[in-house]
Amino acid sequence: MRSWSVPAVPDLPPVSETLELYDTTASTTVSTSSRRGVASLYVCGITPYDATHLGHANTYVHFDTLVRYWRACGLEIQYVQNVTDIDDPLLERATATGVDWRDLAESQTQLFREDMAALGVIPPTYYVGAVEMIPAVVEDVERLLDLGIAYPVEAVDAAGEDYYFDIAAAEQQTEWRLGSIGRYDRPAMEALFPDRGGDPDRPGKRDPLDPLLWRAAREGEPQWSGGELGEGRPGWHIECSVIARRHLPAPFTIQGGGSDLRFPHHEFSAAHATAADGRPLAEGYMHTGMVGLDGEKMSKSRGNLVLVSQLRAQGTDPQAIRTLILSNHWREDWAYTDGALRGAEERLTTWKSALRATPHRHDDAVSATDLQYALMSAMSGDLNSPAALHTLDLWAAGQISPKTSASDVRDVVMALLGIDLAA
Ligand code: 5CA
Ligand code: ZN
Repeated sequence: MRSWSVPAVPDLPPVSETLELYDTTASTTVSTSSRRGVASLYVCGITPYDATHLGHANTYVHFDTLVRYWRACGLEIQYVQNVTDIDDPLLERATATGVDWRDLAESQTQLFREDMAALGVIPPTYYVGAVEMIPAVVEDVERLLDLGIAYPVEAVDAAGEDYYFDIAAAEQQTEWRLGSIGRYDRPAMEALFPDRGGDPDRPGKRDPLDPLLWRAAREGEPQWSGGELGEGRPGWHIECSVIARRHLPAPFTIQGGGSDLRFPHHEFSAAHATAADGRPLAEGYMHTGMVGLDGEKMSKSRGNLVLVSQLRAQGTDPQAIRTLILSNHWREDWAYTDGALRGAEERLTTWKSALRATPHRHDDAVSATDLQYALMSAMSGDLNSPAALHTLDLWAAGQISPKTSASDVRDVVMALLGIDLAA
């Protein structure tokens, strides 16, 4: 699928910094200085029925900062992001609004592309829709069936059968254990499952938490050929498992998304992948904090959204949105307020005026490496973007790298933080 335009990213001299990142599965920070000069990343993309709210933007801007940091370390990046362009919430919204589900998905994906480009997010190497990957999903589900890790469940309202993943069989045959990715205990998983697309009460399932792999065609629903599975459409977790496995090495470096994906989504994407090919899906898992509004998680289903496109239409500088997002640590939950956005705007204005007051050339100019090191070492402990922004505050106050030329400062800040101080 088409992604979006690549922002200008100045090349910096590569520096070797190690990066500590908090890994959900390890419950601690781990060093991720990558081997073989390549770092690979999969970040779960949008379900395109109501894009792009600040929660989405928060996720993709923080992972963009990871990509920029890795680049500055001289690593080659392989980055994949999906679009869940077929799933229940998309179909429900299409039916409720009388729009064709394909038109809804395409229009919201296009809006997302425009928002990402405006926010200066570097596009993924591969941007892949679920619909494009259905033959590969069928292949993996058939393989799980052959291995005895998937099973059919009779569907009273369909001609064919639905297929589910057998948690117990996977635990017997693979190294994956329920809870090993999301790190929740069973009661917590049981509490989360029904609210996050799960169907614990479906008759015929072997374990209430077994997730859906393939849904048999229902009347009026889109459907694709599923080989021996019959007509139908993919479940959610197998989508990301398959897209990642077909585009990235196994295991790849980081699987990412918001913390609402710890369970069931990343738990089962990882389980499906390990069951299908015997290897773990990813080396580490990063989960960004949730953005809220008025005391609740911002979500399409609740409708309490601050949309990036709305802010842009009201004249908000996308760089201020980026500044607002980066002023929060990637793991932190935070709540949107107009006041916080105003604060980010003022901060950006201060940096921009400081840049305008910075000479293009100092007689005794120092190279940009100074500021680059200051920013990167601020971020090296768990990609600490608030510390990086604080470093910029110190630069604007003349306390750090006062001799770096204006164009060098602009390049370093643009490359590492995606903020253009000259714009
Ligand atoms: N298509 C699936 C992932 S495969 C999905 O979760 N789509 S989504 O549109 O609901 O969310 C897209 C991304 O934004 C996910 O990584 C999700 O974790 C993140 N996200 C959703 N809501 C919020 C929020 N309020 N705050 C922070 N991140 C959020
Ligand atoms: Zn996903």
